[in-house]
Amino acid sequence: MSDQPQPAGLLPNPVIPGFHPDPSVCRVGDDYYLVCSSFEYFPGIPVFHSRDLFNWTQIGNALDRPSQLRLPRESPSSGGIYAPTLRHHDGRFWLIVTNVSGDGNLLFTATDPAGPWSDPVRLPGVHGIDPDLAWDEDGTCWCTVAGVSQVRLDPTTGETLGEPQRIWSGAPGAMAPEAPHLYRIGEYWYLMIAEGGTERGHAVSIARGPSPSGPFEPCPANPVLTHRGTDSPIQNTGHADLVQAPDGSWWMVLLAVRPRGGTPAWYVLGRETFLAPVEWVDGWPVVGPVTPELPTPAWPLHPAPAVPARDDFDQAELHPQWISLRERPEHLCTTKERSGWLTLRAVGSSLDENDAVFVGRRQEHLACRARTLIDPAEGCGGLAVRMDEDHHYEIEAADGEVKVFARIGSIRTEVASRPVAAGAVVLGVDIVPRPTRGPRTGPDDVVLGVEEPDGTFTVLASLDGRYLSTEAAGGFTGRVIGMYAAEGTVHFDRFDYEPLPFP
Ligand code: 6LW
Repeated sequence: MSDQPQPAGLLPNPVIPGFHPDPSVCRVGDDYYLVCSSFEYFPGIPVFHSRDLFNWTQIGNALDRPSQLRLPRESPSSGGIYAPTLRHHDGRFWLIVTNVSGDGNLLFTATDPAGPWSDPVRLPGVHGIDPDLAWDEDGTCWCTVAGVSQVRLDPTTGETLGEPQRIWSGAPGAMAPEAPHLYRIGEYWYLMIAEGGTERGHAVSIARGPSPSGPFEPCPANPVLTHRGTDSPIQNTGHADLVQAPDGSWWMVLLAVRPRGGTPAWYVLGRETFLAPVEWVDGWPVVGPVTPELPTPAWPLHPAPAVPARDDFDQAELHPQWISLRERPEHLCTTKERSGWLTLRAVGSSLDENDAVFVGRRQEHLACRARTLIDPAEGCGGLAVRMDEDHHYEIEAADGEVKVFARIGSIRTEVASRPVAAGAVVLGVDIVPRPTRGPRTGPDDVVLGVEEPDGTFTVLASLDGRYLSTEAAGGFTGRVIGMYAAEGTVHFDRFDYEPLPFP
């Protein structure tokens, strides 16, 4: 999963690269499971499995049925699914999450985290994002949300018991106390939160008390983790969860970003999932360091099976890495119509529209390449690098012609065009990081072109990647690279994605 070959004995961090924010983790025996936010994408909430905490494999998406995830057409990008918490209790997995685009807080259960997950239990009495679940020794379930406030909950019915209580809000005056997680560790209950906002000020702080509801005494060393004001290539460290390994060691999963280029520096992969060691000193966690390489742990590693570079679309169901916008009805997106091809049917006329028919995967590497073979005989469609409706670059094929479009803010423009032979054509995008030279140097270039029948790549446009960054687009997501239909019906025979050597 790394961009660069790792020195011997070191493992790459982020452990789950690309747009995978707000990680929540739990361990059952020798197995770890982890979930992330998914916002406007369907299916929602990617679920990962690991046997060693360092190597993760996506085993599904928790919300893969419309009955679990309703994202109306008008729901905005960076709306939808925020910050799940995953826990294992009483022989079941519990997943609590907010759908900010309508349904509010929801609770799901599963016996196997790969799915199927239940239909949602609604939580009309839980107000606030970033819900957490914890059970005390009496079996009482405590639900804690950003703010930070807490209410007891009957998790089977979704009914709240009593009134929400404010419990602890981190450093006085600090913005956005959020992402609470409550744990019983040793003699204390610990309440860990993020604060300072999910931007460069992001931090993790912790407090402890005698009961799940406190009173909470803040750690004198708070924040226990922040990279603000440091020269680390890893910034915005926050929104964390704790897990203990079978050998008794403690670990933190957290979100952080990798900004590149001049000032203010741009991050393009969204917020990624990192891992950091945790030591306990005098009953308080000492976290880190959070570094681009992690020392090999004391236990055997279980490298994740690599996701093949090519998807031939020869399976009836799409691999869980593929995500769409808001919904994915089979009549608009199917591998069952033309064997070995992905068929997309246009609704919106471009990726500017909320109902665009798009199937993409997260850009997980700072340097990478994607190619797809499209048959546009019955319509037009293409290959796009997407942040949101207002920020995307794409190369689009109609029969006999390809065009490159850029959408930056309210400006949409055709950047280049070229005739091609009628019939199927291979569209490509290369993401090429820029060496940092001057204060205004962007993070990378997004190079769009066509692959000729002899395999050479003809560049049609090379576009500044800063406009497909969070600093330009805003919001909570990262780049997704994928296929879309703009008119009629288009068929894709394959999609290749591979990391490139970091220059
Ligand atoms: C999430 C909040 C945050 O709900 O960003 O970084 C929000 N933390 O905790 C969306 O991911």
